[in-house]
Amino acid sequence: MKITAARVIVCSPGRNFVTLKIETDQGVYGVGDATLNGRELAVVSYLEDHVIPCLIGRDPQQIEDIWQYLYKGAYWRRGPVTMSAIAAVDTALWDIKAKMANMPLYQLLGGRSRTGVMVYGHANGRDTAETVDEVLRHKEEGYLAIRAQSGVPGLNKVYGVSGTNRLYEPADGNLPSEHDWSTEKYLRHTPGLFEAVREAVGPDIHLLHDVHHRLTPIEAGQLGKALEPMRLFWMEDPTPAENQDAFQWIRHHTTTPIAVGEIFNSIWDCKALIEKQLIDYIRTTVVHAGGITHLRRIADLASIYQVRTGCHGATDLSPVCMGAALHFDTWVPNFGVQEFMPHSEEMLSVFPHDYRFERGMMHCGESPGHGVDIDEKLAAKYPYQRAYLPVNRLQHDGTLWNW
Ligand code: GCO
Ligand code: MG
Repeated sequence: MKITAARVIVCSPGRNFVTLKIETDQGVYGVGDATLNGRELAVVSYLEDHVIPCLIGRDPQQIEDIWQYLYKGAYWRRGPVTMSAIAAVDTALWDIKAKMANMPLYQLLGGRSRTGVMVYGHANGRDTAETVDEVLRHKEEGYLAIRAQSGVPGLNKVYGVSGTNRLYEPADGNLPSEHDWSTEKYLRHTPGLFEAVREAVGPDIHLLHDVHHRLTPIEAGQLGKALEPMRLFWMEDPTPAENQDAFQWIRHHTTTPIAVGEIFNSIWDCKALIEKQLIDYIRTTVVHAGGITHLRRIADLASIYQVRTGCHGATDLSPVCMGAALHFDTWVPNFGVQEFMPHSEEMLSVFPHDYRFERGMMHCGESPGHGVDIDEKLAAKYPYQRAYLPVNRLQHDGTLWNW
């Protein structure tokens, strides 16, 4: 069997997506997500200029060998651009293999470990009252796990909260927009927010919160401790994670569970966090962490330290990534939760898919492969539009902070 062609499709049905389609001499093709929010075209070039020429003529069944070839063969290892490109190839190849086997991908990975995939939805409000309403609305829709984010009094814009409409899309500017930040205001506001949310939603719903890398380790320890009575499922990205050892300071001060890893792209980014049991959930996902092949390796390492998976699932991960992630989640023994930020109807129309949401759970389909395709004709109607994620500056003096 041979790879005969590979094509990168860039489209923007409301936001940018980069998709790789690999074709074979047997008429079977596979699809992979290569979207790297705000840096999309770097991955397009990596694929078109450097990866695709090496793929033509190879046997698509040799997924592991092709993964090693692209990883080791580049000499320059890791990094989000490289790993997203490798992920797209890997996802497309797993899609092809599962189609050839006439099996849904999860069967090829080892079969079903659970009846469905618990997902968490996003409850975002401009203030506490609006956030509480949104949490209750999600509970009503059947969600078992809900992430709560709220505006902070005195700050103009906060991560996770949209200005007017309810759909939140972070990549909002033709150039990066600027948000302001005050750790003091945020730390004053957040424990009260979760008191109100827990009080309103009752004891049974899992509550989550994303700090989005904004605190120092000791501040994160303070917040985690203050949130303990509200029993969060997790506190996400409390501090930037380049220095993995920094997390021991958070661990020393709080038992609030910690989730990290949406911006990680390899096992090396989380090795110390996992081995030292400094986190409880690992958030790496298919598209940014080298595809199914590498994600599986991370999950296996995590499993022996009782760290569970909690794959990133924001809208900048395309439906192709979501489809593949749901098959992975259906199989992976140490599953925790899957993030679910619904794509718009327009986005979904470009990516025919067989996964579905039902009362707080997602279900991958039973069709062969990962179950997601791209409608290339429709995609062509939505050309690329440059978009950036925002930056964050300290409110009192404009120092550039972590967004
Ligand atoms: C999340 C994430 C996202 C990211 C976005 C960046 O937990 O869902 O933090 O909202 O900010 O994916 O591209
Ligand atoms: Mg996050």
